[in-house]
Amino acid sequence: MNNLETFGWTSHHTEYYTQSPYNTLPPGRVTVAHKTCYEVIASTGEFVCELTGRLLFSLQEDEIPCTGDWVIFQTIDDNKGIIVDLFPRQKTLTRKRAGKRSEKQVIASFVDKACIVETFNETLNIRKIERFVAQISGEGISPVIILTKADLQSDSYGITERLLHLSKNIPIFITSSQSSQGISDLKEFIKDGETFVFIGSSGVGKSSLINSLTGDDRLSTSTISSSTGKGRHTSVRREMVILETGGILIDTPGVREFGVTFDTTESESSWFLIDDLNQSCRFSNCSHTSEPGCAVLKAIQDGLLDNETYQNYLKIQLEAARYQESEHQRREKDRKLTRLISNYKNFKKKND
Ligand SMILES: Nc1nc2c(ncn2[C@@H]2O[C@H](COP(=O)(O)OP(=O)(O)OP(=O)(O)O)[C@@H](O)[C@H]2O)c(=O)[nH]1
Ligand SMILES: [Mg+2]
Ligand SMILES: [Zn+2]
Repeated sequence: MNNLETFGWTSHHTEYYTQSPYNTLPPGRVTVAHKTCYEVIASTGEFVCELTGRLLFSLQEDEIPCTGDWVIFQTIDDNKGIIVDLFPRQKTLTRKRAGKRSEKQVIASFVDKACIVETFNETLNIRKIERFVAQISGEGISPVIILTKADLQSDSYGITERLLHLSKNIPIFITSSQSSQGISDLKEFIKDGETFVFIGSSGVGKSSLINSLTGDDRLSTSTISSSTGKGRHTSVRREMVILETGGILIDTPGVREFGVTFDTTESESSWFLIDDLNQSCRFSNCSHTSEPGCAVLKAIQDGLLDNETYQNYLKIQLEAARYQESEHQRREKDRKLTRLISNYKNFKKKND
């Protein structure tokens, strides 16, 4: 029997489970989501599960199970089951689908920490890291920065200095899967029962890093050694592995774009502008654009805050606001359509 806490079960899960009508059936966590079936890990072993017809037809695209989701399932035999209930998601990492105005893609759920993985070299894109930080923290998840392939880098090109505004609040690890630099520090940082997701461009070494942490080669990695390795897309699915020393790691395929979807009214993403500044604005709901007594604007004037970081912040906020607006419109349209369909059904019933 496996201990569910090892997979990230908390008191929150107990609370939902005990009041679920299905609380006599086993709970489990989705480790891999395929097109129509789901690999689920439970206290009695691993199961390949499908959704009940009811769930299959009632769930929206972004509600169908993803890696990290908790489910309740009915076993069919020793390794097959049917998912009958889904735990309400918490701390879900999403991104805007590339090109689509208002659709989001769910990357993983019940995530404690999201690791932004980038190659440690002079082309490091700070603006891109800030964008990841905004989205991750906007979703209530803690960001972590991991800079890989340190073995290829003899000069640091002032990279850590360029990350100073982030490193005040965010843990940064410089690692190498080749020389094992930073791996044991990272392993120590990963606590038992905590869920980590690894995101970043293709070829930065996410799967290699997870293999270094687990100490085996279970995830396939690109075979051609390259310092950039852009656009290779070796990993094709989101996959969960459990560290023997404790901790749940989710590998993801590389992404080129990471569109933001967070809710600007509730977001905490502005803290990447320097947390203590943010708190000393006169108004607690300061937009940091024109308000009197804005500590952020003052910091830019005084040269304490990098103008490029600030401009990027504004750009990301605007993008998130646009996403929220188009999502609102889409929901409104959906609601209207549902109403029309129901009107039509009633009309038909009366006239049949
Ligand atoms: N020199 C060096 N090469 C590395 C290191 N980590 C990964 N690589 C190489 O970089 C390439 C890409 O590594 P992957 O682990 O497949 O990268 P990934 O981020 O998982 O890529 P996708 O799955 O496509 O998103 C492979 O050829 C690795 O051998 C490292 O620390 N040092
Ligand atoms: Mg990979
Ligand atoms: Zn302000």
